[in-house]
Amino acid sequence: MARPEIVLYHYGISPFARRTVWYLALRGIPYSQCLQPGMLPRPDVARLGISYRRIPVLSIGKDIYLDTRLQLPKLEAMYPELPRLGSSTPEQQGIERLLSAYIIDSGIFQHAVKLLPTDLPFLKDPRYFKDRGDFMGTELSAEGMNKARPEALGEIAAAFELMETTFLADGREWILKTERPGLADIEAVWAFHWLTGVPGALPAERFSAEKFPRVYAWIKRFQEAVTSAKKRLEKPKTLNGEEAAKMIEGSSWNEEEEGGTVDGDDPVVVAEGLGKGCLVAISPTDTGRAHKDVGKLVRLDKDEVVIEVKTAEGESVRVHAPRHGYKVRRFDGEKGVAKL
Ligand SMILES: N[C@@H](CCC(=O)N[C@@H](CS)C(=O)NCC(=O)O)C(=O)O
Repeated sequence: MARPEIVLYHYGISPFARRTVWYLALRGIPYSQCLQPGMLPRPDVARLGISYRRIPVLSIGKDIYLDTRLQLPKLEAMYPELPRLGSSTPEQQGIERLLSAYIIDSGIFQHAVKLLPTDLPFLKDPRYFKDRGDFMGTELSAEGMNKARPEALGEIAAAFELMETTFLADGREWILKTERPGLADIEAVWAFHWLTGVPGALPAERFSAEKFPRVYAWIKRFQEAVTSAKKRLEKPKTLNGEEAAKMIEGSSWNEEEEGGTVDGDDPVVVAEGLGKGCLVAISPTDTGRAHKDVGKLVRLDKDEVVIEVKTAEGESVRVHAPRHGYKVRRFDGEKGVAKL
């Protein structure tokens, strides 16, 4: 049977989306893309019946994956004929997982956001601060960003220092001494790649190829590897929202037809009294918390929660989220949450 098509909903300057774009390129996996605006509203995502506000969103057939922390392992488990990017030893897998947590969960991303120069054109748009205030769950302003800059610079300098003096200290090309960039490199490089690519984000007197030669050379090597991988891969076809939605609605499931089971011993399942078919709301616990997706619970295990939702055309699709960083609650008709 033909493999279901992949569609990536993203926008070009999204550093999180690049994690998935790079993964697809380095692995040589063909996909289509549905390009999104840099802020809400995103009717193309809403068209799929999804309230989640973050980017990227990845569909594989009628299964739709939120969060790069779920998208990368899902892709890693697919396409057995293409060499995987992740390592196969438990120790190295531990390093990959810790790098993901370090960059995403320890606040590096939040500090990096505060370093964006406030004279960037999109930061001059007052709608940006309102939109990103909703994303962060707090009020944002250019003044607040400028105030937070000194601490953020210290935190980011510490992250550069860590990479320079530990993982890359012995002059290796890739974090796990692989021949090509691997998952560990993607997990770590994206925040450094992003910040060094935004003019004015990092002061040249503290951040340069002279101060952090190994980190800067690693970012450059990584970009070159991605550029040549992209040349080998067919350019992704760009679909508009309706084309993408129609393609998804007409696809087969990527995962098993019955969708899986709900772990009756899971503490959230016990506390909320959940079972297969219950209506639940899922939402992130860090950013974009106000955007809850409501659907019928299809599967829940230690790694993943899956719900079934209806697209605007009434077709069933399944939305998958990782358990880490997501809340699952019984849906009791709370006001303001998507109706089913
Ligand atoms: N943990 C999520 C975070 C995604 C995220 O924060 N994405 C940013 C873009 S880089 C975002 O959605 N920003 C707000 C927006 O674009 O609406 C993931 O790994 O996918």
